[in-house]
Amino acid sequence: MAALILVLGDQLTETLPAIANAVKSKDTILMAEVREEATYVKHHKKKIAFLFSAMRHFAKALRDDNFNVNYVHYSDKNNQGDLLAQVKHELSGNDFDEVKVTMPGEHRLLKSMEQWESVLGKPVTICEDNRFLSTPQEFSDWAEGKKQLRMEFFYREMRRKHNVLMDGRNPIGGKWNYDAQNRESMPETHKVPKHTTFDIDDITSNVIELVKDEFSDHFGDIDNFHFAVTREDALTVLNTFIEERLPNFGQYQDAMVEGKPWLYHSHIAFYLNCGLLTPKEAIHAAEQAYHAGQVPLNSAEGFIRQILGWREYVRGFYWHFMPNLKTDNYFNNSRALPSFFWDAQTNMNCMRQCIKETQQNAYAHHIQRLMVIGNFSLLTELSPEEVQAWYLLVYADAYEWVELPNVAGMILYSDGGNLASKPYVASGSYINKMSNYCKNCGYQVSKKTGPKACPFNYLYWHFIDKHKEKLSNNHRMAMIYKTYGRMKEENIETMKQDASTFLTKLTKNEEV
Ligand code: FAD
Ligand code: DLZ
Ligand code: SF4
Repeated sequence: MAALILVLGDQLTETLPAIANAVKSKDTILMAEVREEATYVKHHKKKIAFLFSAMRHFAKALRDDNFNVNYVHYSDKNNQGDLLAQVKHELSGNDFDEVKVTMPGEHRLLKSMEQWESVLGKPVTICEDNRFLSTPQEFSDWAEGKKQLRMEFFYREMRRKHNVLMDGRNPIGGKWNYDAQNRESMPETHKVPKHTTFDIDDITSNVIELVKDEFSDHFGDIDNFHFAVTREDALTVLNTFIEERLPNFGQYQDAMVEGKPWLYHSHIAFYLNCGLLTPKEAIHAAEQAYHAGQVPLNSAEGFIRQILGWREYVRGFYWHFMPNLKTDNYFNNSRALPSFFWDAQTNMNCMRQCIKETQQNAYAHHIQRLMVIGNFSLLTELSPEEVQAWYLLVYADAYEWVELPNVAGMILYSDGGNLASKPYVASGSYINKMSNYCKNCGYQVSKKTGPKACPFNYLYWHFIDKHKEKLSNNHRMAMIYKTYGRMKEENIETMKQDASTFLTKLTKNEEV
């Protein structure tokens, strides 16, 4: 029995069962750069360059390890343009008895692969993706019968199951969560260690030329490409983070600083999500550093919670709630994305900086994605479908299984509260507290109404007012509705007027 084993661009892990169990003398691994995957949303140029280069390096590493690899380059004459057609093509001229794939990260591909057997006329096995610390089934079993799903409780189960930062049945240090220590803004003079960068080699240089030729109409800059594209270099990123930045990760996790996109974050989601790193090794490295006395508990726990908690949680959540998660629209929002989402041309400095950095780096850190761009998207009633597509294409770490729960569940509340216990909305004062953006802004964060007022201020109260029926019974919103209840009617009316003027400008795509 000879198998054709398809390995996708985000499955670059030698220990995946489909690869690890391959019979090197008989089986062939197929990898293909296909138009369909690169353009079903118009991914950021750096994302395509990153993934194609990582795929090419991975294929080389497999060949060096004596695997039989059939790698289809984007410009190859026999490139069929999509994954199914490519598999069909390879089967037609060769003597394969079966096809193997690994469970893909997107619902659309899984549904398609489930039909492949009948289309191809050969057995198709969908192998397990063993890179996660929980399975979709485990999440669904945990969710079964629960009125409310909360990441925090799922995370505690994961800590216990994998014995991470545990002292018997209890969390080390006596608390599960040290978030209260993790909300500091950064002093202007603070010097952040430089993030890890790599020079480009011939493979990456060829891919960059390809992206310039074939994807020139896609979002984002291709200059200054410095991502890791091999497992070895991705490990360097992880190890350097653990040594140089993890000690301060917790403290400055939520801080935003103009001109400093990378801060104390790990920048490993790119590598975790395409398989060059595994979540287990990242968690283990952080835990070891804590036990060695190199990092404080609030940082180690904060980092581990993101991976063992949030990352596992959103994946389980995605498979549990698909396909509805993609179409839910709790607030019935439908406004088109303003053009400044593509060119960063806006007078709101926070949005300008976050979108500009996204354009330059295919990266923005969590609070920029959540409390600036995400907050704005919900407050201005943008179409969930358009916001989802935007987040999926602009970030080099974005795949639907992780992007969609964060967008639909966390920022847009379009699932009506399955993921988040309340909408993540905030006025300008939150952004001012956590960043220095407001100092260079065309608007004034201290002003609540009028042409110079920070739009986040009146949009926030407009949102609270508009959705009082849906939200005022939520006990986590009680304080906000209490404040709202004490506000003067005329103040609310003025803010609603200003919000309406602003939203009309957005609809007309006028400068804001
Ligand atoms: P760090 O801040 O160093 O965090 C460490 C790791 O924790 C990350 O690498 C990531 O693997 C994990 N993590 C942290 N938060 C989350 C989360 N909410 N969900 C899942 N994993 C998390 N993350 C993606 O990997 N891909 C996405 O497409 C993506 N889209 C997002 C969209 C929105 C609207 C929001 C609010 C968050 C999104 N995130 C996404 C989560 C988070 O913002 C990124 O994982 C993080 O910014 C990546 O940078 P980092 O590796 O430096 O992370
Ligand atoms: C994101 C992406 C891109 C840009 N290109 C390819 C590709 O050419 N070939 C491939 O196998 N995978 C690619 N990917 C990753 C897939 O889109 C990803 O496997 C699915 O979205 C499932 O997560
Ligand atoms: Fe953003 Fe408002 Fe601050 Fe300007 S004043 S940077 S719009 S929060």
